[in-house]
Amino acid sequence: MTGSDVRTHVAAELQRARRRSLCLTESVDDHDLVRQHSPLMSPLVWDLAHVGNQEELWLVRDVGGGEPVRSDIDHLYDAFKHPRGDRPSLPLLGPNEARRYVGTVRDRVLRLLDRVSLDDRPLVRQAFAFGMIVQHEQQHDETMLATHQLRQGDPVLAAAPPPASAIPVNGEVLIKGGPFAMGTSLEPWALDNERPEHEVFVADFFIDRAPVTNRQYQEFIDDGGYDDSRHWSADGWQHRMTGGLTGPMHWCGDGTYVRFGRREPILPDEPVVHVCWYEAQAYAAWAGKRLPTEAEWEKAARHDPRTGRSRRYPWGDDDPDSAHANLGQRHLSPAPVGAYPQGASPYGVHQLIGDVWEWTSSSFGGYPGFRAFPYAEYSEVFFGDEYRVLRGGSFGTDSSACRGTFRNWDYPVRRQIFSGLRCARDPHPEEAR
Ligand code: AVJ
Ligand code: FE
Repeated sequence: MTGSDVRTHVAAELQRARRRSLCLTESVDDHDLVRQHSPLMSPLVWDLAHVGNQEELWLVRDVGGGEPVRSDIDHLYDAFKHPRGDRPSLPLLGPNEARRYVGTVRDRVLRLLDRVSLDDRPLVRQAFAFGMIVQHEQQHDETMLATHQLRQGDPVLAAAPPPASAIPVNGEVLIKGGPFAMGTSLEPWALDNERPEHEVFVADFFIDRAPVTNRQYQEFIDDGGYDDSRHWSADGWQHRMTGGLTGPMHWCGDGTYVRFGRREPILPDEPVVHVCWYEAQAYAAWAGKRLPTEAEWEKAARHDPRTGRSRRYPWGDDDPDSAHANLGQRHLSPAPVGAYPQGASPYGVHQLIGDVWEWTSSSFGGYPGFRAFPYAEYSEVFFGDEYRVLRGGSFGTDSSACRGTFRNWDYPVRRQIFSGLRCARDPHPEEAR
């Protein structure tokens, strides 16, 4: 893209993110904006002002070298200073103050975008820092959507239902062993944890062509899966007992679930959503399978065995559109399996992108050659054993914050996010060659 195309693209993406943030915060009254809907989540008004504060820090001050808009509030919106549960008791900006603040910051950023030199410095090359801010806002929009799902009261969000299933998708495919290119060094807005591209050898494995559905997950429940410790890890079983888990979050136990304030019959062909890593692992064990490693997931999603190269997305290098994947909160649920035949990978694996985040067996860590950029606080401080990686994005993930290389992470107990799973397995001896 030329300099002016990049600027036009950035401005449009910033505006798209802001429209979504405002929609998520204008659909509820002030009381609902400032209250805490779950100790796991911030008040919505915190997310809104935090998005503006991050934009002020990274763009107005760091990239633009400008004077602070409001340096007095930095500490309130520093995610490392106050855990989510404590945020409602902080002297936060009120709803109108927060809206005014994010608007003021945005005006400064748009003026900066017009005049800043997008030269070869890493922070501004291909407008990286602006892209990071677009993704940051969209990530918080997905978090705000998860807060909406936890909110009590009448529904306030609406969207068209997702497309119906177009073709049957079932069974699994064999992914032949061999090297593939994991991660990226080219994708301009890829975050530090997706870099650099590096070769990984992945042995033969099978992966399911579709995410695990509600029907399949119900069979696990009906078979006593939640009462049989043999399927669970030791930590997982302990969590299942202390947490009193009996099924996915938001399931009512009578064949219905609650979706953004509406009680609806569970649709059997939809990917299961709102399961934690421990539940995902137990389901896979019950099915005689396992979770894929991150490398297996990415090979199934990106590797083209005919050309030997890795694609940006399962369907190719084109940006996602509504025929490829269920992204961007266009719908308020995952789509049934088979709804996106045009989104399949070269191996014939479907719905890897969109619908539900897919838990992998992998902990979060840096790739060989990892360099924290621009801040260790974005991902490096989360590296280690406590977090598991999720891949592929959900119906609530914007396309700007989702790629074949994109890595999300969370604690193995978390399930208020839009998390599901897909199973993999090793070949049986008679299937090996
Ligand atoms: C990548 C989704 C785990 O929300 O904690 C937002 C993204 N980082 N603000 C998160 C993020 C800083 C992050 N996740
Ligand atoms: Fe943030």
